[in-house]
Amino acid sequence: MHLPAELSAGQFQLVYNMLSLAIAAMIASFAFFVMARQQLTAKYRPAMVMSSLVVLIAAYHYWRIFNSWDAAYALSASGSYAASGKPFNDAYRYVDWLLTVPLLVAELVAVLALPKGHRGPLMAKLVIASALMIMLGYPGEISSETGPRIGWGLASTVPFLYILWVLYSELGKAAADNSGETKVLLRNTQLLLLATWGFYPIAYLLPVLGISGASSVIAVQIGYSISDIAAKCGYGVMIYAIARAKMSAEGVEEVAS
Ligand SMILES: *C/C=C(C)/C=C/C=C(C)/C=C/C1=C(C)CCCC1(C)C
Repeated sequence: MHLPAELSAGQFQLVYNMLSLAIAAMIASFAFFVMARQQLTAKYRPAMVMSSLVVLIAAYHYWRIFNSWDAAYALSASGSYAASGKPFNDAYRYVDWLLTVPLLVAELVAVLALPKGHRGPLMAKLVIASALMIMLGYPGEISSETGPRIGWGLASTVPFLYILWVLYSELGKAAADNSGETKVLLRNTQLLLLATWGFYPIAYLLPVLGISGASSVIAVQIGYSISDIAAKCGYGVMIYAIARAKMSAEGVEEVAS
């Protein structure tokens, strides 16, 4: 995306601080998921390992995005920030998604504990759809024209809707098969999935919704950062809660460490 030549100090710092918050959230979640894994029985541990990997990968990429943002602008004598000429690298975000989205999908499939014959083919379809969704979105993301942004965005929405539909209905089936706390948590995860994943295409569309120039670059960065914290950290905590609730339902309260 085309970077504005100048930002006010407030605009520059809003993105700077948001990216910094995302790094902190990812690192803290990593520590939490590593420790939380020990509170789970063997069956649920792979889901926690995947949660840890997701936030570790994201912490690394946010650190790179943060440095790239910092290098793309320099404080000028007037107190505003001027583009330094170094490009702001948006590819880190897409590479991050290419790695973390399949892991998030796998995390959910793992905690649902589906029958073996069903799990493999489901995972394969979802991983392919995730890769397609992200690869089709990228050319639109880096375009500053409306046409390509909408065109690639629509193409990316096809696999996106497929993934949402499959995950939503698998969660629904699992909720119907469970009772009590597990059922409630599975229902809430359905909502969390729609609320967090649904936010990405909205953030992507902001530049074509009449928000122009500097504001659109800022809105996209803030939007994606908030979505990532909710979809990676929040989702991981939810998966942990589901695993704990399922353990209680199975009569296991504590895990001997
Ligand atoms: C941790 C990162 C996550 C969960 C990323 C999710 C990303 C999406 C759901 C992106 C979706 C997009 C569309 C549906 C259309 C426009 C292009 C994208 C890639 C922003």
